[in-house]
Amino acid sequence: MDQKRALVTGITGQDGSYLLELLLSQGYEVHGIIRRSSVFTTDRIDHLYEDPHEVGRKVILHYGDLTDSAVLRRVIDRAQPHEVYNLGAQSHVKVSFEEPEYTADVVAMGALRMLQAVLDYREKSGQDVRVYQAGSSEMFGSSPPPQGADTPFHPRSPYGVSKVAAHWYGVNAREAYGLFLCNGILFNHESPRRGETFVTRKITRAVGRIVEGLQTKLFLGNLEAKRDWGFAGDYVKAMQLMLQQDEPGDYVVATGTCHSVRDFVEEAFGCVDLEWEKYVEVDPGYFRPSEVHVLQGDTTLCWERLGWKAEVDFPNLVRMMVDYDVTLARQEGIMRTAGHHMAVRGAASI
Ligand code: NAP
Ligand code: F7E
Repeated sequence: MDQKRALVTGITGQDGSYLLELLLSQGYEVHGIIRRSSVFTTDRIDHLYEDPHEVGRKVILHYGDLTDSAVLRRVIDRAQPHEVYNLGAQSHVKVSFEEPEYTADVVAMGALRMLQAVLDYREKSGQDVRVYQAGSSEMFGSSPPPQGADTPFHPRSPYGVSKVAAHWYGVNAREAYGLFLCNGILFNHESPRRGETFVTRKITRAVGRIVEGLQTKLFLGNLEAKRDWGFAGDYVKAMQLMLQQDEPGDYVVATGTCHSVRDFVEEAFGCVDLEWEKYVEVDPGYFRPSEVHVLQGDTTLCWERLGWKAEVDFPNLVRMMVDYDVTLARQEGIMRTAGHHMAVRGAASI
């Protein structure tokens, strides 16, 4: 095969941007699906943008949406991918309680639409296509830790339920039609590119702004929840490795360690020598109707079969995010002094 082609949904998201960098570094031609929006949503991949007039470009973006099967089929026909990475999702757990139907449409039905489009394309073209489906530790929900490939699913949110449906649609396509499909069951992974309403980034963004005198309080929800937090840049390597194996399979991707939200807060404020208790307040508005209390992944299979393990540990992840957000807040301070304002995103209660 001379030119490997990949199609990535969710390419403008945190993982999509790291995956795009990885695939380009390995010589792929990468097609991405982006959604039309009234503001630009390509910040995370702007550094990789290629002018559409450029001959032989390696990054090709198509408008589309996981709720629109006709477009998915058209984009697959145009991209002729060897590998499809389905990362697109309404990925916020708390939002999924507020928009359960939409979440199901994108996360569960979206995955099914993509699978149907891939199967039809495979039949029509005779070309083999390998599919990565972005699964989540949220599927384990209340199953006790450590959670591994054999742990039963017990999701605790509309998002988790929708990811379970997507997981089984994938397994069924593998069993029924012999599709090379891998479910990556990824535990929380973060980075300076993490959306600002997820707890880690909300914390490190606040730390930066507090240091720069732009914010005085940080309101959080449940400080006792425990998560297995890794670095997104590490995790996309596992996704790509899954599709290079001889056989398809499902893998848990995690660090194997876990920390509470309180630990994250302590570590992040500690990076800038601040006492977090002076700034953090609990606002029950951020509690979820049903919480996932402890997630800690069992990564045995990932190590044995893929030779993959997380490289960035918890203190280094927190440090990386705090350093980035202190710099960002400094820039925000400079802009403010000059009379411009940077947006701090996020609606109440999210
Ligand atoms: P993210 O930053 O929220 O990115 C989500 C991506 O999906 C964005 O590109 C978004 O586009 C796109 N998207 C949303 N709705 C869509 C729709 N209707 N049609 C097409 N695209 C749509 O998420 P992430 O952290 O990169 O996560 C990537 C995937 O892994 C998601 O499926 C997520 O559920 C899953 N996951 C994430 C984690 C984690 O800890 N990060 C863990 C396990 C699983 P816009 O930019 O236009 O909004
Ligand atoms: O919450 C608690 C909250 O929103 C983590 C998504 O990428 O990972 C992510 O889902 C914990 C929860 O991530 C606030 O209650 C406290 O226990 O950062 P989060 P998540 O819900 O774990 C999984 C694996 C995915 O698949 C998802 O796509 O932190 N928490 N206070 C808070 N959470 C938020 N967002 N905001 C707070 O103020």
